[in-house]
Amino acid sequence: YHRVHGEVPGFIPEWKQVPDETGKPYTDIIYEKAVGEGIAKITINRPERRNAFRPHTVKELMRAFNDARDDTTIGVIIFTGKGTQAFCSGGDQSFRGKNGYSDYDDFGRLNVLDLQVQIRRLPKPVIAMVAGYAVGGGHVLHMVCDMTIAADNAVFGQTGPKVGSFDAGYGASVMDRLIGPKKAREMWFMARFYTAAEADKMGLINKVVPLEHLEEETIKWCREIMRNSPMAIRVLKSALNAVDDGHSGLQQIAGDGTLLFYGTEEGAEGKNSYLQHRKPDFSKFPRLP
Ligand code: S0N
Repeated sequence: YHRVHGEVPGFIPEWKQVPDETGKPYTDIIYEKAVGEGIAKITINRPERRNAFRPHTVKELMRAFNDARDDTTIGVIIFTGKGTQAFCSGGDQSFRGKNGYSDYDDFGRLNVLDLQVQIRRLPKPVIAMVAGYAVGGGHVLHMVCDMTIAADNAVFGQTGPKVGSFDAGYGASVMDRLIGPKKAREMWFMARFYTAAEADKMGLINKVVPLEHLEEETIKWCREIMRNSPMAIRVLKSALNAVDDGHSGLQQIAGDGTLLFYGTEEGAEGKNSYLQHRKPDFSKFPRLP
């Protein structure tokens, strides 16, 4: 009973590390799945840089998120940083060139923007588990997650105006939605840092817990989500993002509608009639009010 309902205080699942699709270990991240729980955990593993990301880190993150999306046993994804000092300190400034960030390529890119879109569109909840700093592009990453559980040592803030950068995409618009236009301007224009308690009060995060209970609390939230209908959660995530994401938000929720329709007798009649070289008979299906 307790295993299923997750009500044993302090119970942390058994994590199994997942290699990349070629069977090799990831270098910049750790990707794990909780055995028998439907929970995946993706960890930025560059603690010596306060988990700053370089283009390669982002590429690995995208591959892991993609795997978690495709794995039908996974229902919720935890996104975190290695250690207790940082969730993520944003783009690794030592890889920043004239036209973006570059590591193995000799041209710059801002591929973290693609990762942000991927998290928004992923039809499963993504929970940011934040200990320490979530700043710069790392702050935007927690904001695009569906929920954020923070340790009491967490620090939130944007640094762009101090280091000569800005995120004028989701970094601005999602923040405006979360904390309102006045606070969003304060956060961006002043580039101040905020404690977990302040962030909680601002509506930037969902819950603050003592550092030593961070994973336990996050797992509790994951288990609570796992008890609920995956389709209901899928459609709700699309719906909650739809207005802000414009046409792509509409496309996501419309895709959910099509997905559900394919499972109906009415949808199947269209396909079957085509394959059976006959006219479809939709007469038996009600014209619902
Ligand atoms: C996080 C901070 C506050 C932690 O301070 P603390 O605990 O005192 O540690 P430090 O001694 O400062 O750091 C430990 C080591 O880690 C290195 N390091 C930390 N952060 C970074 C980083 N972001 N890049 C590279 N190195 C980092 C330190 O250098 C130190 O190493 P050693 O010991 O070798 O000196 C503090 O570290 C801090 O303020 N960090 C910088 C935060 C920051 O400004 N981040 C970048 C902000 N910008 C973005 O994230 C842009 C993101 C992006 O990709 C983007 C997206 C959309 C549109 C535009 C952009 C864009 O690029 O502009």
